[in-house]
Amino acid sequence: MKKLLLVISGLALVVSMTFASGTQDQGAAAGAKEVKPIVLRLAETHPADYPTTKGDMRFAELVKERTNGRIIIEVYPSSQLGQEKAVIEQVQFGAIDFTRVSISPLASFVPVFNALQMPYLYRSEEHMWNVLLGPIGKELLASLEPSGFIGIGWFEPGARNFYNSKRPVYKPEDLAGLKIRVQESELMVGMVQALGAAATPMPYGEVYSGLQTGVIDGAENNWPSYESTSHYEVAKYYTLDGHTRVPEIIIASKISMQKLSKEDQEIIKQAALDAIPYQRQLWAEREKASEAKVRAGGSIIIEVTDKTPWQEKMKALYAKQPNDVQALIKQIQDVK
Ligand code: BDP
Repeated sequence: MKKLLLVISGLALVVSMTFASGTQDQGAAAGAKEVKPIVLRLAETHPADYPTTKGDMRFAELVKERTNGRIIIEVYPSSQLGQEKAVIEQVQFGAIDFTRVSISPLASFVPVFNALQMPYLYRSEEHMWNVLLGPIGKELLASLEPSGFIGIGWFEPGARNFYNSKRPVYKPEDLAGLKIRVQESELMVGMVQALGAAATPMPYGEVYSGLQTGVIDGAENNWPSYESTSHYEVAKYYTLDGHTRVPEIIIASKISMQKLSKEDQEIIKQAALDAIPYQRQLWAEREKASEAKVRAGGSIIIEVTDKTPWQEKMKALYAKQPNDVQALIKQIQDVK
């Protein structure tokens, strides 16, 4: 009996010690999480007050809120972490955790993305969003994984237009001989060449000085970028040809995401989706404000009433695309 009592009290001691140490561990772990959140970095090329950057920040806020501060995404605006192509490479090998980029430079890593940025592809902004938020957009996000990226979500890119410092451009022939900066994308080089101009691929951050020094005569971008970079001050002829809508994407590094639990990965993906309406709203407002500022700044705005001659010049570019891109283009065109 005495022996049994001893055994029981011994067991009780072991049990209570185990519990005590269990509680202590949990306490320590919870405490440690509070002081040491997981901090991840997101690279953004635009300045902090730009609608897209504000969209990134909303995404980061939602992640923080929904993980009770366990995951903090720090947004680095104004290309602090580098220009887009270099940043994408760093995301691929896990040195940067997230980035929001234009799919133009991303397509050199995952060529099928070219289908999303073909000139005169979308009938409207709505058509593009139906593609991005529908099955095609979802599949494309998922298709990034073998290349080392996790596709997280899309942002509004606006329509891109040509601008230059030399002369008003009414029709493709007026571009002849102009040196036009394009994003670091083979497709965009092909597009500008098909229009009869000379294409110069160059990082975004170098375009202003390129225009100023005459290394290039022009470039192409949406209203907010044309305005926020002050390009309108050095290249005042802006032609509303609306040749492309190049979706903006948030991607994560597969290496960084794999360190997180499945639940946290889902929170992150959902947060990006939930930030889209906010970014789109800010975008619509900024488009108007930028247009007003550029017009007031003295830019010459050229309306293009008939886009047919522009579209005609793109036929060869469509025909040149590999089969998988052509098949995807067809699917995109069929989306209502
Ligand atoms: C802007 C995109 C940005 C690109 C830039 C460019 O938002 O991601 O880097 O165009 O032309 O519209 O490089």
